[in-house]
Amino acid sequence: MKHVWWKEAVVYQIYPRSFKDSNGDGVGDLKGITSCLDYLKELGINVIWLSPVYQSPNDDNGYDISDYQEIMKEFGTMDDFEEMLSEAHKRGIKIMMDLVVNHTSDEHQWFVESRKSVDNPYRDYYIWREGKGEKQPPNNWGSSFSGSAWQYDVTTDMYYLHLFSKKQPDLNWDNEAVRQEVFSMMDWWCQKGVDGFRMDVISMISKTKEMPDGIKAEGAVYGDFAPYSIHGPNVHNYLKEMNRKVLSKYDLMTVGETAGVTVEEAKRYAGEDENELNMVFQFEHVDIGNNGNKWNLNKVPLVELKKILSKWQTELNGKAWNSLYLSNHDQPRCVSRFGNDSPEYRERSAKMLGTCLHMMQGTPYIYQGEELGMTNYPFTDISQFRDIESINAYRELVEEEKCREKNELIACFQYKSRDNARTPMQWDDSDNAGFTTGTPWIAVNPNYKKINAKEQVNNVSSVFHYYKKLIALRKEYKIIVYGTYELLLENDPNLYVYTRTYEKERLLVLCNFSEEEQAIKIPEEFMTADCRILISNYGRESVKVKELRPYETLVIYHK
Ligand code: TEU
Ligand code: CA
Repeated sequence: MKHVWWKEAVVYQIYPRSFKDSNGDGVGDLKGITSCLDYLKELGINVIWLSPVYQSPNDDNGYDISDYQEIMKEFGTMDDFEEMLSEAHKRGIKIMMDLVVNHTSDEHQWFVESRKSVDNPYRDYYIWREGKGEKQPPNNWGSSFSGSAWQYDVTTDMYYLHLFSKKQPDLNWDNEAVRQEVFSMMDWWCQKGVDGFRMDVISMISKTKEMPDGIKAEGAVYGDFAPYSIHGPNVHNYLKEMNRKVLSKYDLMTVGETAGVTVEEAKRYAGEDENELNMVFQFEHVDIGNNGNKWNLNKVPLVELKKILSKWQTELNGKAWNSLYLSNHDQPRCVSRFGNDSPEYRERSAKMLGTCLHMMQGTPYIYQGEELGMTNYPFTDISQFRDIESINAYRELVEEEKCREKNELIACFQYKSRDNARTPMQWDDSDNAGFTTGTPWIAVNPNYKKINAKEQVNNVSSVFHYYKKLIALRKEYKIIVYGTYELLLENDPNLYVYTRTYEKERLLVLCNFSEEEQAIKIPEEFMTADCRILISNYGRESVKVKELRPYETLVIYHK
């Protein structure tokens, strides 16, 4: 296995809108990020993944880009960007940009032109089709954000494809001009000195030529676009071309967001010798319990979680590289989803989850606030939401189709909505958690007086300090980065236990996912005199462990 810097890095994701507001308009911005770089340096991370900062009308908070080479006005200027980049570099922190090129905003100049006439030079930059019969879309596909995936456009009496919101028309990657525009834009950012790209829904850029109706899940109004749009016929050709023309010319870190990816597909996107991407985000562990419908209250069964994560650990070993994550801006807070966010167990379970993830093989990603054990928000009413996904789903399911009851759906949003991750970063116990001096664009979680960065930076037993230690351990022990993984006790419904092996070194990782004490028999080799505890959330000093207390975790090491 090749040893490279991006395998040894720890990434921190910033959602700029919610990170730090520098001018009191209630919206986070670039100067705000720059002012917090010392905090990230202290945490010890190496790379920032910056969610989109490009010009955008913000239909989907920046994932709808109207100019790839301008900074969103609310976030600042290109000078602010350059200052942030150089201040980050001074601290040894790299910056990975979010590259959103499956679609643009409908306000992007290309689309403004494209919709003007069928013979406009930009017409073929997007995916246009004739309707079917009387004002019927070309097929039954549903968009990821509710409604049809086709939008009728009166000027030319045709429909355009949008797998996300109708303000996010899909680009036509089969058009060579589109690919060249994207590649030269990427090159322009590389020339500026950025260190990599996280590629938004990159698994969807190639669509099949034929676009038949998709299968409708039970009770669904629309058909599934996935078989015709995910891992489409040319996706690997286009990524190889991107690699040849841009990526290979620089020393970058790349990660593809590949909805629907299987282990087999991941080996193609991120295989050691494939010359496409460094790694991908898979979704199987965060989609547990969904069965095609995200809005449910299903808990995560540990046996299934272990099975999925273990499959990725063992099957990619030596062939492709894993990314490790439990949260991001599209997921609820991981302590609320996989742990226990009650006052009694929040800290312990946050540390336990961090250990479970950070001791695996792969590159770990921390989402802002995860290092504080930030929790879901106590949403009770639709007026509190800002996310287009939740707002559209409510309109469709409660108001139009009337197939879901209001309070029942809000309860599901409270558990799973993306807005749980998007409430402002909790910096201190002053008004608005120190995020802004103005009115925040989305409400601050009322628990900020207890859960905030200032308190935790000053408290050595905090979740923050625990994460700092997890990151430092990864820097110190090659086994944590490169060791091979083996699951123990696969059918235990409460304990997640695994080993890592690297040359003569061995690690045992013990995690109790339950609020009950669990008896455990530690393998002999991890109880001998030369064994050491690397980290523990109960302050254990002896490896003579007979039971794991509620949400207890520890890591034992020997050579
Ligand atoms: O997400 C796309 C994606 O694959 C879905 O998991 C998405 O999270 C959807 O919200 C289902 O809940 C990416 C971005 O991460 C997301 O923020 C954007 O809204 C989306 O692409 C469109 O750009
Ligand atoms: Ca601001």
